[in-house]
Amino acid sequence: MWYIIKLHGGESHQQLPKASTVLLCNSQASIKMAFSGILSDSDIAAALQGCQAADSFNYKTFFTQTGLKSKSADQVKQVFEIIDQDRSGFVEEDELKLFLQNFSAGARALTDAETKAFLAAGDSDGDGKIGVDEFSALVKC
Ligand SMILES: [Ca+2]
Ligand SMILES: [Ca+2]
Repeated sequence: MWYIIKLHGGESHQQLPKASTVLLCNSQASIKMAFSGILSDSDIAAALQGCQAADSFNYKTFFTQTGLKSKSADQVKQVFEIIDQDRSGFVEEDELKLFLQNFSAGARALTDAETKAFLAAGDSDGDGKIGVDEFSALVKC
């Protein structure tokens, strides 16, 4: 595909190749593969299936079913960085509420009760947010 560009009042013409579509395809692939190489798609699907109903989310079950519990410290840290969407270094309550949507865009938000229970379980220093060390400890517990 070629674009024809008119220069200086249309007196001369120049043709340029359209290369930008290649870059767009690459960025979409990297979003979709956020957990690739860490967690398996079928484990994620099974874990999400198990907590579809409101107030049925259990972080211990979820971390076990996704396989996250048995991952290395570095891999758990990589997952934390994905969940910390604004890269503040902490998972705040609003990010925690949308926790499941990191695993599948169509997943539900956690209920207020689930979010508060999840936060209370992880937030051992009581600052109202979950740091990477708190997250790692929660995953392994
Ligand atoms: Ca954050
Ligand atoms: Ca904390």
